[in-house]
Amino acid sequence: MMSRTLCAELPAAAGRPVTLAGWIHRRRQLAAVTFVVIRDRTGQSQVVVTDPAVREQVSALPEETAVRVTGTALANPKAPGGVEVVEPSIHPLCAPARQQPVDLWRPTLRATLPTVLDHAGLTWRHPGRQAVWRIAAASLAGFREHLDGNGFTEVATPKIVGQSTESGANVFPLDYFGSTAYLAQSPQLYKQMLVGVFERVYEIGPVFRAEPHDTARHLAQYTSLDAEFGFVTDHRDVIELLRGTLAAMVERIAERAGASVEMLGARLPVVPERIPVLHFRAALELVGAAPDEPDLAPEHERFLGEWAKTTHDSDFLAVEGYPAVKRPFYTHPQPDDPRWTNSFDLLFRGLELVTGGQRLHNHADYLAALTARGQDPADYGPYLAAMEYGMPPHGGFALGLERWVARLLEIENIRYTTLFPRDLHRLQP
Ligand code: AMO
Repeated sequence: MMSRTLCAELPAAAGRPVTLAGWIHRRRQLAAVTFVVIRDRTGQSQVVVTDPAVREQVSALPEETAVRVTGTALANPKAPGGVEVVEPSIHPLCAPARQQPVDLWRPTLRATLPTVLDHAGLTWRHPGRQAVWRIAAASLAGFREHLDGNGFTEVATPKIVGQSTESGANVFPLDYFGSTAYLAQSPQLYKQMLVGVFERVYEIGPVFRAEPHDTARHLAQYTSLDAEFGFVTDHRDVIELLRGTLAAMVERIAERAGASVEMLGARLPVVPERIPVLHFRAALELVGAAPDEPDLAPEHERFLGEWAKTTHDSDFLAVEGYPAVKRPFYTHPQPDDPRWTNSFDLLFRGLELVTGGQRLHNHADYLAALTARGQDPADYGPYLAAMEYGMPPHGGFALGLERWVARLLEIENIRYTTLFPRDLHRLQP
């Protein structure tokens, strides 16, 4: 069998016999000719059918039939990509068993969100949907490459755990051989323990949050891009690592998924040399909230996003110093005023994208912090034990992949940037 030519390789194959393999994306049957658009993982190619027998065959092969097409590549300035396949023979590999619920050949997928999600295995085939995930995948590659290049070790930590890590409320309990376990809300405790081993670690993995709210920015399972590293001075070192990581992610998107960016008309952000930083207190003042407000509301984040754009020409803004009452027990206080913390949120285009900060590293401070919160240190035994053996000052961050892609592409609902979203109402597909 002739080796396969990918659609993207067709222009270079002009004048030669070729075999394409892919899906019938679209058929257009005119009076004397049928155009068949073949789609593969690299793009689309036009196949021109004039032989009456093959035209009849094609008329019975619906869109999304998987096929192999053998013919001759011929330069034609009018064809998409400048080369088309002529005099084809078409070998169906697998015909659809039923009619598609959506037309994938339309430039824009015309379907409601539930339809898109219910038929995710099919709707992700749409070129515009594929482009979304190709950008997500390029982001992951950029994250990995940047951290690999800076002495980080990739780790994989348990997703079935014995205790909550972030807050008690939104954990999924499960039956673990007769006792209660939980789905991990984050790799937080493990990534810190592993700083004591490798100094610098990162993990890309699923995390689970039993979010009781049906919002456009919360999922019950999302992909967390976590980094943690030792020998930091404070959270500003973490913001600097995050800055470089984001820049590498954007660079990798431009490099690996440039065509997807173009197809979606996305505006890639410029990651500034220095991300503007605002103290939480100042942020409250700016948005006109009461000075004892413990958190920023979504409308505050939107306001601050616009403020960063107009005053710093930045799509990113780090808000540091979040009140201790709102941050988890492992958060390092602000040394000169322990009402505040050495933690931050990074807003991207007015949405919280990242949480990070410096952590406690002294064992005694952990005992005090847990006790002050009414939590039992015994619940964190092995984690606290790791803190007993010379843990360096350390910090890190976690970025939500789906939120990143949603804000990058200015897609309102995070469910559109998740391959198979899980939420309050959705467990399928
Ligand atoms: P946090 O809980 O703020 O921090 O989560 C970090 C980032 O994850 C994303 N995110 C979500 N995305 C989709 N659906 C959700 N339900 C959801 N919840 C959070 C957000 C958020 O900024 N351990 C800390 C991180 C650290 O300090 O290193 C943590 O998990 O983009």
